[in-house]
Amino acid sequence: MGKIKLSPSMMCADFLNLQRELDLFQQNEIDFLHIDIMDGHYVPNLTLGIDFCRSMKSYSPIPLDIHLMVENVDFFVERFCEFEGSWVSFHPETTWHPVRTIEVIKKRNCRAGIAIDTGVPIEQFKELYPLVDFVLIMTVTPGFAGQKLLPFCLDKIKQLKDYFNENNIRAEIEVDGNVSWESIPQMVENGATMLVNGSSSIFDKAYKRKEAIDRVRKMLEVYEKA
Ligand code: S6P
Ligand code: MG
Repeated sequence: MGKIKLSPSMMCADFLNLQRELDLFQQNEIDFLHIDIMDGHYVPNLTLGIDFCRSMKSYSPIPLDIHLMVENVDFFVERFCEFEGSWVSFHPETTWHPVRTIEVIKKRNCRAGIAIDTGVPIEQFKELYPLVDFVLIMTVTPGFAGQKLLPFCLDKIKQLKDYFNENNIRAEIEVDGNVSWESIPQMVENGATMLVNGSSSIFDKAYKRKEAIDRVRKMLEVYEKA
């Protein structure tokens, strides 16, 4: 197995010290910055927006991993493809024509992903898997950091991985929601290749940031060497 990619969830970052966070991430070869975009309709919360993305890009070379949790994705999607090389995911049930939305993202030289909500079976959007670069599996209900894992979602990671193997699909599997010290091993064993690290790991208040990053990396070594 190759290197597991880490994508710290920036809604959990210390907003009073963002430069410090970004410097540390760069020094520690963090792969992505996970940016949750919420509209207060698809999910009952508001978080980060386009200006936050611009600030990140103006300072850090780390690619953005933009997770759109918005009701009318086709209204928003192009403006979040402003930064070439970003990874942009959306929930396919938020558009009438998800294939077109995928094409829009790719045309703007970004990587396209679809996000599978907790209650959505992996079969529901299987026609889209060959078209995307990554599939994001939610393991908590979208909207908030710091929620409990929904254990049945661990099995969905495995189902997705098996489906990819059977159909020779090479998309990355990103897991988002309570990626914790307890759940990381199972998530990776089941097939996760990208992890969204929020308050349950890299931003766990029980650790200094660098210690938490090192702890995640150490946990992953055994799988990466296998
Ligand atoms: C949730 C959002 C996630 C959270 C992440 C936080 O709607 O999509 O990306 O930011 O789950 O991590 P944690 O460890 O607090 O669950
Ligand atoms: Mg997210």
